[in-house]
Amino acid sequence: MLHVLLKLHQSMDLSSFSYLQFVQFAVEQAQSHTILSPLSPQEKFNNLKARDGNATFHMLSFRAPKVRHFRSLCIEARPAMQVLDFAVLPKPEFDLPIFCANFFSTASLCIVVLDLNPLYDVELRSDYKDKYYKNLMPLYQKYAELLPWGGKVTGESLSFFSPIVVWSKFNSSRGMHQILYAAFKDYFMAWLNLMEQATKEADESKTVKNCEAQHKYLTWRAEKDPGYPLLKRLIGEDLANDLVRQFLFEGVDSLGTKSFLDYFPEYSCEDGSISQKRSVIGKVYNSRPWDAGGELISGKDR
Ligand code: BLA
Repeated sequence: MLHVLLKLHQSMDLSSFSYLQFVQFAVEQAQSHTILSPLSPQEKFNNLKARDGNATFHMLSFRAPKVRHFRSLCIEARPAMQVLDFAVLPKPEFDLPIFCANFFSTASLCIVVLDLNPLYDVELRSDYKDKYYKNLMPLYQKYAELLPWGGKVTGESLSFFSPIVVWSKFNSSRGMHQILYAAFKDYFMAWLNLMEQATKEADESKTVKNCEAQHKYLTWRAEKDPGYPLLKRLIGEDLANDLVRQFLFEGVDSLGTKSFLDYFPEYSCEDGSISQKRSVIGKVYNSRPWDAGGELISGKDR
């Protein structure tokens, strides 16, 4: 009985919790490790408001000596809904992973992706996997039970995830949000540490490859991000499209010239358009496909 009451109390007391606190932590830590220079978002994004007047948008955008775009979007309609889309995209001279925190929460449910997204497919590039993730596996183990695998995820999404990814779905509660905050802090500090150690590619051809890999990532997310339908509902199709291409995944129209179908021809429809399906491979992963050492357990589709 006490357990049930406690749970009830916890699930109701979320009003004081905000993802803005997460972003504040990341900005403060980044400022003490590097120099963040503010970038001003385009005017059309100033004072973005949801059509229904209920949700407020908070955007932040910086660059740093090793970072092309450090940006965050927080959407708050407390206590009904809170969203965080926070990413740090390195400059192409570095092959650093992309910091990715995507949290969607309502009063009852929370959907979480927290990762250091690899720039290169970790199964095709074991050198890249060893370079960045081998030493970080204890981090995933620390949260594996607290933030368990969130169930079905598509093969396509999985190819952008690393062996330390936190992919989780849970009932919103104060306790779970505290765990998520702890994980966010640990993952961000781990990323900052990698950033501090990163050295510029000596070979120009590697910079070109890093740039293409980041462009492919941005192209994927700008087209297939699961948050897009909700953004459209909140601010309308045109503004949502601009927000995605000119802010969240800025670089998609400038870092490379390849199109979505050049990178992902399997999404091509007979009339030449892009299939609206989220997945065409068809394979889903019901459980974590990597073991505690980061080795692949079940075959991953490309
Ligand atoms: C659901 N968000 C999801 C899912 C994933 C992600 C894997 C489960 C559904 C699926 O497999 O497609 C997140 N997917 C990612 C990320 C990558 C990826 C980060 O491939 C990176 C490569 N989520 C947001 C934002 C909103 C949001 C900004 O990040 C809203 C504005 C909402 N995500 C959202 C919602 C769902 C979701 C509503 C559940 C509904 C659905 O699955 O369509």
